[in-house]
Amino acid sequence: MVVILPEVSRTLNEYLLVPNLTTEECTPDNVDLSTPIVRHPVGGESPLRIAVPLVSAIMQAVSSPRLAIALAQTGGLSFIHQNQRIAEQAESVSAVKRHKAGFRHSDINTKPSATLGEVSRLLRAAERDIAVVTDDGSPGGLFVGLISTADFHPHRHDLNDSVESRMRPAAGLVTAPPTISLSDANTLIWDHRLDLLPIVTADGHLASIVLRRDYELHKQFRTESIDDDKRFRVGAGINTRDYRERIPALVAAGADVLCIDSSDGYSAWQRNTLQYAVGELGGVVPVGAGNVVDGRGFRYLADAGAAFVKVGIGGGSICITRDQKGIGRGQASALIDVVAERDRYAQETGVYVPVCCDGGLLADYHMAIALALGADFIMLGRYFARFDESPSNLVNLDGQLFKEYWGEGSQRARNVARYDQGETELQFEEGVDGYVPYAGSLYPNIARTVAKLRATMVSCGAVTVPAFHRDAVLVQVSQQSYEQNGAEVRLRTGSSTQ
Ligand code: RVP
Repeated sequence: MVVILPEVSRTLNEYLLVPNLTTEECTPDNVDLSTPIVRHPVGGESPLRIAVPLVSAIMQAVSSPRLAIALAQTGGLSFIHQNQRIAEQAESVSAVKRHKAGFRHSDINTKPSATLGEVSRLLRAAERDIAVVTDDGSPGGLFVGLISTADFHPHRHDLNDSVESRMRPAAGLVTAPPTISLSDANTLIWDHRLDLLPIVTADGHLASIVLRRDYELHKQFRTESIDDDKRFRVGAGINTRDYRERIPALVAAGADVLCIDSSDGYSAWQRNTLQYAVGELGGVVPVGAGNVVDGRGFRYLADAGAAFVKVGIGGGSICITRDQKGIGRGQASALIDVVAERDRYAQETGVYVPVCCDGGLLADYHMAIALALGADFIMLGRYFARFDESPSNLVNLDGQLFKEYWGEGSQRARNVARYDQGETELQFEEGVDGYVPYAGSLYPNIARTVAKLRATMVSCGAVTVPAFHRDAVLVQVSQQSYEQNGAEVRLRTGSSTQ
């Protein structure tokens, strides 16, 4: 007989937090947002934790190496998308791992014969002030100099002149060998007032660079997601089709964690994939699974060895699965059900399997609601797609700036492995192709979001995520309250409603 669940399907938007007592110790500075990513014994340490409970969606328009580095620098984690050839995805993972915290793979390079016009365009597009000059313009070429926006001016210099004519040649520059420690490199940067310190091998090749800006970011965030070798942590998506080839390649590239990327994770295909990773490969890398929307799905994947379980079907901002297939569940209802099962599972087995809330978070405060409802960490697509660091194009539509953002179920993405419709082509779309308002760089946005999360937790009397899970008091919002909240106030320019 058909089962009709007794409760209505509710979204995160239908809840608000009721403040608890805020004690003297409960200050924004004391709030610890760190959270486990992978399964671990109850009461024990998770082998993988992040300081900021935000991860980027496994999507073409979101998780590129550039975004992964920026997010790891600020304490979160990215999952490089799997809708690309295995070698390409593995190369993206390697590109992130090459960025030893503080020591960057040089990504803005030019050669002496390039024109000032070319380097000017390069710097403008990358929003940087300085480029490294190597003999062949490659990141590992012979180091020949530096050129910055202070070295030439479009009104004073002919943009057809060569870089060589205006660059600062290597002979007069402070450089350091690859054996230098990060702290000594930073001392050189401050002693010599450098913006960029080139790290150069004994035979004169560029090895990496150290930026003053990264030092400042480190001081601001102090929470990079790094591994034991001080390389940035990065995750990657996999699918239930080519996992036997993809997983080993991603492991070899250095991926710290993987996640099966599917709109519907309650399937034997996911169990088989997990069995391969946990059984045949002996769990060399943790593999999360999903997405599910109820306790049954959670238990099935947890039993199969999932490192974490991702929750959410149909709630993504670009998702039309509910309209196309009639499948899904309000994100709050799904989370409440899954979190209850996670806690039962932990009690019964002594194993805590973290829960990730994925998709449909429209406002920053929805992140706090998701954490309060018991999510361990949160996956976001639209949020990250808006930033400079996401890989999609910036476009000007009628004078307003937008970034392109498209669903993995759209024809543009053609992610057949995620939306398995039994064919090699999508027969119908489950996602749309659109634009999201451009929001600038990730760094200040994350800082603001984290400040809001801390402030919310302070109001709720919680200084850790587990305490927030335990103590949060939520209330459902009536239609009447929405209407009252929506009273129209004309905003002064510069004000924000987010
Ligand atoms: P959002 O943050 O609301 O943009 O949602 C992102 C999530 O939406 C992804 O992590 C994924 O689970 C889901 N998604 C991605 N593509 C599509 C689609 O085309 N339907 N949905």
